[in-house]
Amino acid sequence: MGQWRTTSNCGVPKPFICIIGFDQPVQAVTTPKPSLICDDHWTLKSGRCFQFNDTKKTWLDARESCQSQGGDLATVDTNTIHSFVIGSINRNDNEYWIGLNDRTQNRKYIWIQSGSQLSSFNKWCKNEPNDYTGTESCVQYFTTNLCWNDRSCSAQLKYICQKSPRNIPLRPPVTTAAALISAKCGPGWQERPQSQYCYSFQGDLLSWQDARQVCQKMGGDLASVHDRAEQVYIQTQLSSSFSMWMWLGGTDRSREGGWSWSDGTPFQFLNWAGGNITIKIKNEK
Ligand SMILES: [Ca+2]
Ligand SMILES: [Ca+2]
Repeated sequence: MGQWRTTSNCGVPKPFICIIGFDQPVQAVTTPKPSLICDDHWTLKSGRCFQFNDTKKTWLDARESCQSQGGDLATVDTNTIHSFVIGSINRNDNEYWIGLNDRTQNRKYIWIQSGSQLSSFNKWCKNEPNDYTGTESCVQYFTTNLCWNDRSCSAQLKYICQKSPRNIPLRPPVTTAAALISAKCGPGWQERPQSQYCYSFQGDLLSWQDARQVCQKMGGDLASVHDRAEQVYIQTQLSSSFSMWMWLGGTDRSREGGWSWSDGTPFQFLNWAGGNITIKIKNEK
């Protein structure tokens, strides 16, 4: 947070800084929900992490591979997840194992991760499952139709793993202990008389839009920075755990390259990384 940087991707979750002016109506500090996060090479969807594996394996070996990473073969039990799957797999070579099978009892299909029986939601291909030659007990996404087919479990296919996301625990506001309660702005805010503002440092990772909403719910807005002293003040409040990029209220959403602060204060002090104030930057919706 030494300098500012622009980004075209306002959806990337980052910690953020809220401010509120002195003597404004203050509402209780609301704590945002903990963020869900997936490990590298896993994708978050519907509160689950998915991984598409292109190494072909038998259903059991595929399952073992998922399990060795703390997951299991994927459960596809909603249209949202089905759409996500077919949007994620390669249409030219899209035979992927999922966690559905009738290995225990023929025609009784079970999702392996939960052990629950297949509900009325299904994506069977036409005339499937057909238990061809009486040896098909595992289920795959099938060729061009992107629907389900029962298949011999010993076939070697790509596979989709699933596991639970991690919760990023809420970090306490990073503040000096003495400043935790501000008489001017209430608990959770640090007051800075020089600028007549209070500041709140939020460790939760949110998109710019969501971060701004949290600040607004608290009665303020995303932080604006108006002079070198304020910039230095903010930097000194951030412990080393906030070494990553944080959201400020700067935006050029209303006019490309026309930077403004979301709280409406003048955009006068500049602190761009590289010191170049004429950088052409895209900051899209
Ligand atoms: Ca069968
Ligand atoms: Ca079949």
